Amino acid sequence: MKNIKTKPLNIAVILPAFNEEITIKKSILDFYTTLPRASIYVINNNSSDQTEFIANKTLTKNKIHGGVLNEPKQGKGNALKKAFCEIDADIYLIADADCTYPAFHAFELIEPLIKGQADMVVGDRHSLGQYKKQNKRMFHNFGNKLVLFIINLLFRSNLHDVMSGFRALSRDFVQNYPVIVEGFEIETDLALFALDKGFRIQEIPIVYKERPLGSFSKLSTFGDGAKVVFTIFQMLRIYKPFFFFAILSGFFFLSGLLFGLPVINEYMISKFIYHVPLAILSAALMILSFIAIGLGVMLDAVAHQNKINFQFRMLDKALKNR
Ligand SMILES: Nc1nc2c(ncn2[C@@H]2O[C@H](COP(=O)(O)OP(=O)(O)OP(=O)(O)O)[C@@H](O)[C@H]2O)c(=O)[nH]1
Ligand SMILES: [Mg+2]
Repeated sequence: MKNIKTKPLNIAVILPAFNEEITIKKSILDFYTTLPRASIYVINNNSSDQTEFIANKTLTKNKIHGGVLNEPKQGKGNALKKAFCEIDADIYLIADADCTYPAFHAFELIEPLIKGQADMVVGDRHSLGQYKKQNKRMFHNFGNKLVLFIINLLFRSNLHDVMSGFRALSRDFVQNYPVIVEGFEIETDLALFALDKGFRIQEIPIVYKERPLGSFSKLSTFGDGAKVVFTIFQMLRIYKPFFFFAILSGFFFLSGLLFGLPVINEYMISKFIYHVPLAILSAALMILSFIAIGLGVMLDAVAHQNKINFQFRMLDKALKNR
C-alpha cells in the first residue's frame, strides 16, 4: 500500500466520517486551529451526503495538509485500518467528525506521547461527568459501565473510559496493532490490546458535547452493544483462555454433578443403576469438564508464548532502531 508522508510535525489527525456533512467542516477547522501544523485526514466510508465534497473543499481552501481517504468497506474499524495502513505519522490523533470531542483538548492528548510517557492517551468522558449529562441514551451509559467493569476486573486495571472515540496513539502502537474488528468494537479492541500487551495507557478527563442539532449518531444501541459484548467474549477466549475455559469447565462440572447425584444416590441405596441415560449424560458432562480445563491450560501456555514473542519482536525493533 502507498505511504502518505505527513509533514512537518508528523502528527496525523484522523477523522472517520460517515454522513457527517453537517459537522465535518467545523471538525476539520477546529483541529486545524488547535494543531495548525498537523495533517488532517478524513476517512470517508461510502457517505451518501456531501461529507467527501465538503471535507475536500475545506482542506483545499485552507491549505491544510492531509486529505480524504475513501474506504469502500463499511465500518469505523475498517476506516481506521485504512488510516493506519496508509498514513505515516509519529502520532495518530483519532476523533469523531461530529464535534462531540472538543479539539482544544488535542494538545493534552498528544503531550504524553511527545514526552514518551504513554503509548495511548484516551480522552476520558466520564471523569468530569460529561457523558452522562450530554448523552441522552440511557443504555449507552449502562453499556459503557458494564464493559468497563469487566475489563478492569479481568486486567486489574483502573480505566475510566474504554469506549472513547478520542485518543492519541504512538507510532509504535499503531505499527504493532492488527486491526481485526470492522465496526464500533474498535475502541474496546484498542483498549484490550493495549492492556494485554502492556502498552502504557493514560487517560485525560475531557469535556464532551452533544451532537449538534440535525446530525445523527451512527451507533445502534443494541446492534453495536452486542458486537462489543461479543468482542469481549472473543478477547477472553484469546487473551484469558484459562479463565474462559475454567468457567466453561465449571459449568459442565456442576451440570454433571447435578445429573449425577441422583444416580450416585440410587447406587448407594440399591447397589444398582436404574437411570442409565442419566448416568451416561452425567459422565459425558464430566468428561467435557475435564477436556475444557485441559484446553484452558494448553491455550494459556500458547497465549503466554504469544506474549513473549510479541515482546521479543518489540525489543528487536527497538534495538534495530537505535
Ligand atoms: N469511516 C466511517 N466512519 C464511521 C462509520 N460509522 C461511524 N463513523 C464515524 O465514527 C465517528 C463515531 O460515530 P458516532 O455515530 O458519532 O458514534 P458515537 O460517537 O459512539 O455516538 P454519538 O454519541 O452519537 O456521537 C463519527 O465521526 C462517524 O461519522 C463508518 O462506517 N465509517
Ligand atoms: Mg460521536
